[in-house]
Amino acid sequence: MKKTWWKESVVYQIYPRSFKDSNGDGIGDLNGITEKLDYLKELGIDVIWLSPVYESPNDDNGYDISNYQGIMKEFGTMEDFDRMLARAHELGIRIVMDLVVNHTSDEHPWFVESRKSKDNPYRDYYIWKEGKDGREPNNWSSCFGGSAWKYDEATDMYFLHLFSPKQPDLNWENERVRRAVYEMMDWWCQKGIDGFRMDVISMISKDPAYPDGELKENGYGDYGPYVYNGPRVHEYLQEMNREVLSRYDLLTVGECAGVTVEEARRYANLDSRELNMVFQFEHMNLDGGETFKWNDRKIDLVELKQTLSKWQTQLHEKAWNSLYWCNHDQPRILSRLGNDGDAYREISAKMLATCLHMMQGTPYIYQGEELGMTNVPFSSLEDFRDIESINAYHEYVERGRITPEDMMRYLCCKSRDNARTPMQWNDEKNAGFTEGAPWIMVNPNYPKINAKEQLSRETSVFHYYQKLIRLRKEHEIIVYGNYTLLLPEDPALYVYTRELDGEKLLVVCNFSDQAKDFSLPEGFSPRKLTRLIGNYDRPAAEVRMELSPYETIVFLQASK
Ligand code: TEU
Ligand code: CA
Repeated sequence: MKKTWWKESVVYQIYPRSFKDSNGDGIGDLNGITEKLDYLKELGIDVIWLSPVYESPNDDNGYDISNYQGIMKEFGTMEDFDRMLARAHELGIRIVMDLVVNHTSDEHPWFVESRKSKDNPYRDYYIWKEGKDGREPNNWSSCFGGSAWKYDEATDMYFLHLFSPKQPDLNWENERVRRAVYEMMDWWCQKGIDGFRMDVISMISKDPAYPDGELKENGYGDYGPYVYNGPRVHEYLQEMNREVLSRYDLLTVGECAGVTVEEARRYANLDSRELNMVFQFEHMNLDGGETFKWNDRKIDLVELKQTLSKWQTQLHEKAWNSLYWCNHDQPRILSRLGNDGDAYREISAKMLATCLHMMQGTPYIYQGEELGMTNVPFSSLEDFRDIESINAYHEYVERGRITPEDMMRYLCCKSRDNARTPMQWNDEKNAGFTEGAPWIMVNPNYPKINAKEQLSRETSVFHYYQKLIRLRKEHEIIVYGNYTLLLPEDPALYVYTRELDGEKLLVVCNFSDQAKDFSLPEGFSPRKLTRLIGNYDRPAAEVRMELSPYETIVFLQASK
């Protein structure tokens, strides 16, 4: 397989609003990030993915952009950005920008023009349709609740918004839209940025017939089949690749809601005609249900293994995987799949990290994951800031579909705000995030869980992540080796091997809070094994081992 830097990198995601506030207004900012670059250097990551920092009215925290070439005032200035980029580059850290071009803000000048009249030059930048019998053009629901169409009086027509009504969808059928997007991307590349994470890029091409979708329990239709991986999406990405991506040395990752393995082999093919890799959602959706993600179900380990293994083996030598447990849209993995109680918090955080980081693909760490940050004990709706959470509460509770008590519990399990509380830097006021009043509450566990404490202790989760990152640099097998799942039906153990040029890696993870027996699989012998990393003191391998709760170990077996 061809070796490239983005296959060998570890990416760290920063959600700027919650990372570090440098001026006391309670909102994280670019100068705050610059202050903390040394911290990231120490962790050892290669690339930062920066969630959006562009001008935005913040209906969806920056995922609603009103100027792609300007910096959001709360976050600083373009000079601050340039300084951050230069300092990152000095440290050998690359910066990947969030590219949100499925939609803009309704306050973007293109939309302001577009809604003025039917013959405005920007009219076709967006998706406008006539109503049907005095109703919306079709039954699609928006991702954040309600109809995906909004009526606009000025021209007596509806525009499409798959997310909030303040996020109108761009019309990618319009060549002028595509040109404008490519020019904007090129401008950032000229500035020296190192890649793009492309927001819901699998949704940019819609079925031109706009048919009604299958009715869901909320009374709206499912747009999925007519939007995900739509008819022209690969054509658009190949064009984008020719016009922009192929001219620079970039990391590109498409956030691909609704992507299947077959589609991913096209988006992220090793022939590099489109993107380097995609974010798939299958493993994150395993605890979903009839009321979307709003429940308190646990992910079943057997299903998780099946899903992740499918991606590992079916992309092998065809396309490239991304690896993630966390991002700004997901609750904290430690609370979701691990154990956030005192006894096993750090142990299970290390186990989850090992399970992910020993797989094939480019790993992504979300801010605070490396500290073992947990979900947040929100106690009332007023604690939430996220548009998705707040809308969902109203939608499900007011329809009488979910009781207020249950819905609060589900929000605590699943709300995106679990990931968005401030980064916990130290045990001082507001976890050292801000001198002022933070825009969202700080997790009250910060006196215990914070970067300062983690850095001071050799056995911490932070130092464990540091070691995982170092191992990836020292052993090609971790990057390029093939993957085989063992014990697929075991409900507690996740065991897999990697193999490259006769060398073998054995990765053992106990996902349960019980001790478990484990025998070395065929082809491995204790004498030949070196222990690369683990979360308990276990000096040597044995043919039979009793694994402790949440134990993980990685063994390397040399080729001869
Ligand atoms: O997320 C796309 C997406 O699919 C999410 O809406 C996801 O379904 C949801 O968060 C799960 O609960 C991207 C961004 O990552 C997200 O923050 C934005 O809100 C969204 O696009 C719109 O830009
Ligand atoms: Ca600030």
